[in-house]
Amino acid sequence: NLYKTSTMTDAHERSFIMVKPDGVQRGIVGEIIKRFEQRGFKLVALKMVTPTRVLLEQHYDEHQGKKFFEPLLQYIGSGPVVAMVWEGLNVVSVGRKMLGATDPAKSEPGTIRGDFAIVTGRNIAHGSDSDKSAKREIDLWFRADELAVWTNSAERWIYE
Ligand code: IDP
Repeated sequence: NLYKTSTMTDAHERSFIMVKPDGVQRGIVGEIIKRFEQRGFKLVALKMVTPTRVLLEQHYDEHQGKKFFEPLLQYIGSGPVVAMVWEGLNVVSVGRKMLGATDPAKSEPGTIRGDFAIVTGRNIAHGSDSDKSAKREIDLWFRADELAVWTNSAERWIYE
């Protein structure tokens, strides 16, 4: 296939992106989806769920024992979140850039947190921080049959 050259081969990286309850309450779900779509990433899975404590303990396992762990679980478990899987070249690192710094005060304007949030404890959205976390988080939040198999017809205009 003429179009599936250089960059296409790496274009199947995936990241777990989640709109947190504050993003849902503040009506920023569409805005966040829009930014990932506009960038050229491919939506592979999406669902609205109120996460259980057990799920969140696993998701935030690395933070167990920290001062903000309980408040964090209360916050993320307080209402529905929108859990998503996005696919594309470097989607993990580019997704983190699009989100901005963990502390919105340090996020550049133009990033999701830099445009819509003020404090770390209400920072709107989550994105996997490495390929390894992405795999772990996608496995945690989704069953295999919840991941859509489809070809984006625009991909030959997104990749060279
Ligand atoms: P990340 O979400 O940017 O990867 P992490 O350090 O993994 O950042 O922290 C996970 C989440 O925990 C943050 O997004 C934020 O919601 C929350 N969090 C982290 N540090 C603090 C804190 O000092 N106070 C309140 N919440 C925090």
